[in-house]
Amino acid sequence: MVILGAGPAGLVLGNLLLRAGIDCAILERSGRDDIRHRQRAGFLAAHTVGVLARNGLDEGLSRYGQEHRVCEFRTVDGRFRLDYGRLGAKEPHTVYPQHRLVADLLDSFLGAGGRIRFDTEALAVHDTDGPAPSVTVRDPDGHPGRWQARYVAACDGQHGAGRRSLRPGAVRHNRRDHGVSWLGLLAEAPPSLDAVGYAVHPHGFAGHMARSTDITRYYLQCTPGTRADAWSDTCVWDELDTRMRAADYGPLTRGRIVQRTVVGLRSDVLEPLRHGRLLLAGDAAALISPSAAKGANLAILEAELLAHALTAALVHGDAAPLDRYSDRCLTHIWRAQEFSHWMIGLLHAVPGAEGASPFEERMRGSRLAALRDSPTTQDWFAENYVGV
Ligand code: RFL
Repeated sequence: MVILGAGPAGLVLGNLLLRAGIDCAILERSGRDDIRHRQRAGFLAAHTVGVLARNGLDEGLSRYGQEHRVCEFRTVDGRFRLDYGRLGAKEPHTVYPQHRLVADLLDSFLGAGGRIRFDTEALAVHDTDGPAPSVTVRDPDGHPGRWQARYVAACDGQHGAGRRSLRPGAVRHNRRDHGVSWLGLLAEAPPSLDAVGYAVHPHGFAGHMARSTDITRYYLQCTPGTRADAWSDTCVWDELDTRMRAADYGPLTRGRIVQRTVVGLRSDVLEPLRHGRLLLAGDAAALISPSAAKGANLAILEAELLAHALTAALVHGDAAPLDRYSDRCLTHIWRAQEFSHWMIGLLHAVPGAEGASPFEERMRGSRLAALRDSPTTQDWFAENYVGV
């Protein structure tokens, strides 16, 4: 079994396959240090925590993860809080930075005897319709190589070799550019509020999410095409203060901004996710906008489903779960896409040629009011917000 990519999807899959006694190797384009320090997601759903706990992969998470159960909306009409850990399915998030989870998963994989080739880029996957698919690679010295396996799992993200190797016509891309960009910031600063903060402001959306006791992620909606370094640190903090209404609700604790990324909010769901002996999981299968923090959670859910299906096929000779893999994942993926899309509409005035229309602004105000006032809407929100 060959797995492309050592992100959350590839490493969870690799760990679960090793536990089932299935030999596998991971091919990873980046270096060991790079993947251990790539800061991205942080909010893990209860289901994700369950997958990791059931498989003994939660040592760091259970020791250092912080439970999070409240979000706060700040709007022109004031602010309100939702204790989503007590609503809907009554589940909290666990905040644990993705790069620490990746480091834990890597240590566990290597500790269990897993093989991983760093600095090895998969170039293409071949012969996926036959019994022995293969992967051509560029090794750390730049030399070509080839790996053969019974199955190949493409967990190599949205620009990986898995997606590139699909025959045009054999796959449908369901794409949507949501027309919104975020400037994603990581600040060496403690969280400024004890909740996830979503600010809806005439200047655009701003978000606040704790990552640890001394690191906070902030987001600022920006014009698509904005360069990550377009605003100075002072401008960033001033704009965060304005949109988060620091004058009314308390100051933000400032700190050095250590990472800036411009993220275009886009979706791209592939159908189907199985192509003979090539199986897609994680961002390779479906790209989702970060508006509802679903990407890493879906990646881990799909990795678990794929590990079960491959175990059934390779250990028990039962191919049926593998046949169902794509449909099962897509059910979860579309539900997450729908909720993320709803969140985008809640948090942003999506600009048309002449800006957001007054009609759309009224609709958004009404949606926020329902979330503030209606227990049924709050339960629905909580179930979808934490669920995958
Ligand atoms: P990854 O993590 O991108 O890992 C793919 C791995 O494959 C390697 N690779 C290759 N290896 C070999 N050959 C090739 N040709 C290769 N091409 C690529 C890469 O080096 C990499 O190591 O995909 P995976 O495993 O599917 O995991 C997906 C998640 O990383 C992603 O969905 C999340 O980070 C999205 N996301 C969030 N998700 C959440 O659930 N909660 C959050 O709070 C959250 N916040 C975020 C996010 C994504 C962000 N980005 C990417 C802009 C915040 C941000 C800023």
